[in-house]
Amino acid sequence: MAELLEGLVIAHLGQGIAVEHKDKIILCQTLRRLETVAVGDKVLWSLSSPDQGRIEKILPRRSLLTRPSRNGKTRPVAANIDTVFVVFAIEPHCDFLLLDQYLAVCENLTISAALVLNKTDLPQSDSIEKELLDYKNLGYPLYRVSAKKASGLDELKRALKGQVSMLAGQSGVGKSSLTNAIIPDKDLKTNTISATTKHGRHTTTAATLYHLNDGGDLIDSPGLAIFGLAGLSENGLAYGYREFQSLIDNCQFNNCRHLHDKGCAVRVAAENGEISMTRYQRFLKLREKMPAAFV
Ligand SMILES: Nc1nc2c(ncn2[C@@H]2O[C@H](COP(=O)(O)OP(=O)(O)OP(=O)(O)O)[C@@H](O)[C@H]2O)c(=O)[nH]1
Ligand SMILES: [Mg+2]
Ligand SMILES: [Zn+2]
Repeated sequence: MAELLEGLVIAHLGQGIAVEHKDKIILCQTLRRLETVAVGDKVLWSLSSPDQGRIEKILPRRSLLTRPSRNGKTRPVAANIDTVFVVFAIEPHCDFLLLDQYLAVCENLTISAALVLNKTDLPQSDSIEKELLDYKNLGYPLYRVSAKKASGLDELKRALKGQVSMLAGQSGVGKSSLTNAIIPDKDLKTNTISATTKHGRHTTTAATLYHLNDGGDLIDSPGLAIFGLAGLSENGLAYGYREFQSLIDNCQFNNCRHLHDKGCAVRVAAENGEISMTRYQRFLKLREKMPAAFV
């Protein structure tokens, strides 16, 4: 059997998987489990031809983000992530429902989460500031940046240092622009992936992992890879609202849905202003949107 080598999955391409091994990038195939390999995975692979490899084994993961796919199943988005940086911006618009969704998923997977408000060079809005106060009170770090003006980037870079991070967020908020601003030789690497795999274009539809100059990795993900509520149960969603956690045990019934249920401590706390009413209302909205299979 061919020698097994360790590698890091840096991109999922249509034709295979780009695996980095000692500064080289090899296009790899997998026999059966192509769709289960994720960016950020550490793998064992072997050479199957002079310039191509085959992934033999996925090494144990410390975390795995998934998104919904067909038939109520899930597909991996990225593996071994320490922190998700949820990027949002006044343009196209601030989608706090989506933001809560990302935060709830991270909370359940014990992946850290932070917020990145991009496009601060554009005129900002007071109503957004009001919402942001809620997240600050919950302990979520907030970075205010502009990829365009390269402002706030030093603080963000310090936060990214020494860990594996992913930029998530809806299409058009500036994840790739931020990645470009943070990683000066990003295009070089993208071109290397394309050259190595001989397939011309490296599409922006795939999540890609980049090494940071100061140590640590950054994954730029496409807005399309919204991981939804994949795999979250109704209880998981409630737990994902971290301000609910200490209240849930005080609900009168242990199967409380935190809706109109009698003696619901979460609803009472929202009504009394002890927790944010807008976050509570978004929880109700997400709960409604939940696929029946997960309820
Ligand atoms: N004014 C302003 N525009 C920005 C800033 N950052 C990015 N943009 C613009 O926003 C648009 C989208 O930027 P992208 O970096 O492609 O957004 P993305 O989040 O990677 O989008 P997807 O890859 O589709 O998920 C582009 O036209 C950028 O020029 C910023 O800080 N300020
Ligand atoms: Mg992008
Ligand atoms: Zn309740």
